[in-house]
Amino acid sequence: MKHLMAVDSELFDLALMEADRIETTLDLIAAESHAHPAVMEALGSVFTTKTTEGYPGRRFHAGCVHADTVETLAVERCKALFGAEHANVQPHSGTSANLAVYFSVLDVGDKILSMDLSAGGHLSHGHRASVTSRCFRFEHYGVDAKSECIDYEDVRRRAKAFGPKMIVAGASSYPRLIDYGKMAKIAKEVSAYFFVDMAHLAGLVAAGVIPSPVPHSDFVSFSCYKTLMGGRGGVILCRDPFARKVDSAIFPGCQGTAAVNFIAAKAVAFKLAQTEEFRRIQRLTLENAVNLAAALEEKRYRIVTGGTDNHQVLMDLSGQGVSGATAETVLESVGIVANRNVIPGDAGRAGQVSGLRLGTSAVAARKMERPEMDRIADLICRTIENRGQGKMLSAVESDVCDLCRAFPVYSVWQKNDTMPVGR
Ligand code: DSN
Repeated sequence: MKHLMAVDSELFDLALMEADRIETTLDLIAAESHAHPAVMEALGSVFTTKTTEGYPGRRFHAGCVHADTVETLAVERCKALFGAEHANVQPHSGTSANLAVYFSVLDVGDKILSMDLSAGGHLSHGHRASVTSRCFRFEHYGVDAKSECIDYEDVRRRAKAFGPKMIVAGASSYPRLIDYGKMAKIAKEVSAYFFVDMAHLAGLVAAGVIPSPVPHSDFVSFSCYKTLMGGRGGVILCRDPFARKVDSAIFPGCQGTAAVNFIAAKAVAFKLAQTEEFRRIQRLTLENAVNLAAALEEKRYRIVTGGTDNHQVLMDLSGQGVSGATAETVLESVGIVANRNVIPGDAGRAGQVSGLRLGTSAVAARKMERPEMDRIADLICRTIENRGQGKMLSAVESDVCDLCRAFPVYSVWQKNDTMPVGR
C-alpha cells in the first residue's frame, strides 16, 4: 500500500483504521466473512484496468489474451467446484446476477413466485423497492406462523393459483435448510423454471457441508463474499440449454464490461474453496452457529425456528423489550457487529423490527470454536441486558477486544506483506 500512502494519505489512513476495526471487533454480520489476502491481491491487481466487453474468444476489445485465460480459469474452477454445467462469472453482484436470470428466460410482466422479504427473502426477489418488482409480477410465499419454516403445501397452493413462469427459492435471513427437491417438484408441476439464490450458502455448499441446489435447479445464483470468503461480485450457474441466454442477459443485457479483477479474485476463491482448510472453516461455521444458538437459548433468548441448519442465528428480542435497532447500536458500541432484521412475527407488529441476525462465517474464519461461541453468547447477553450502563458496557468492550486479539485476522500476514494490518 506504499503508493496509496504516497498519493492519498487520507484514504490510506482509512484503510488502516478499517483493518484495525476488523482486528478488534467481532464480526457477526451473516453476509460477511474474511477474504484470503490472495483474493485481495487479485482484486487490486493489474487486471483492474482491462476493458473486456463480451466473453473469452468473443471480445469487443483487443488485448484480452490474459483476461480471456483468467475468465476461462474462473469458469472452469467454478463449474468443477459446484458440479454445474455452465457458469457465468461476470455479474457485478448477486442482485445483478438475479436480474440477469429473470431476463434470460422471462419477458417483462411475467409472473414469479418467491419468498417474502418479511419471511427472510431478498430485495431482488420482487420487493417493491427493487426494480425487479417493476419488471415482473411477483407473488410471495412466507413461512408457517408456528414453525417459522417454509410450508411447502402453501407454496404448492400458491403456485397452482398464481401460475408463475419461475419459482425462486433462497433467502437472506432463513436459518433452515430449504428442500430444493420439493421446490423443484412444485415448479415442475406448474411448468415453471426453478431458480435458487444461494447467496448466503455458497461456501457451505461448496464444502459439501449442506446439500447443493445445483442438481435440482435450472438456475442458481450466488455472491462470492459471504460464506464463500471471496471478493465482491456474483455468479450464475445454469443448465447447458440456458447458457447462451444467461450469457446474453448479463452482457449486453444487464451489464457492460466485465470487471476482470473481480473475476480473477473469484478464480482464486474457487481454488481456495477446494482446500481442506476451507472445508474445515465451513464445518466450523455450521458447528459454531448451532452452538451459538444453543448458548443463547440457554440464556433464555428466543431463537427463530428454535435453532439453525446453516451459518445464521436469528434472535427474537421482542420478549426482552428491546428492538433489533437498539440491540444493533449497543452491540456495536462494545465492538460486536451484527444487524437488526425483520423476523416472521414482525409482520403483525407495524413498523417493528424485533430480530437480530447473527452469522458465524467470519468468526469461523478466525478459527473461533465452541468455547468462543459460549463467550460470544455471554457478551451479547451482557450487552443487551446492561444497555445504558456505561461501566458494565466498558467491561464488555474490553472482553470483546481481548477475545479478538487472541484470534487475529489479517495481522498474521503482517511480517511479509504490504497489507494494511492496523496500528
Ligand atoms: N443481501 C444482503 C444481506 O443478506 O445482508 C447483503 O449481502
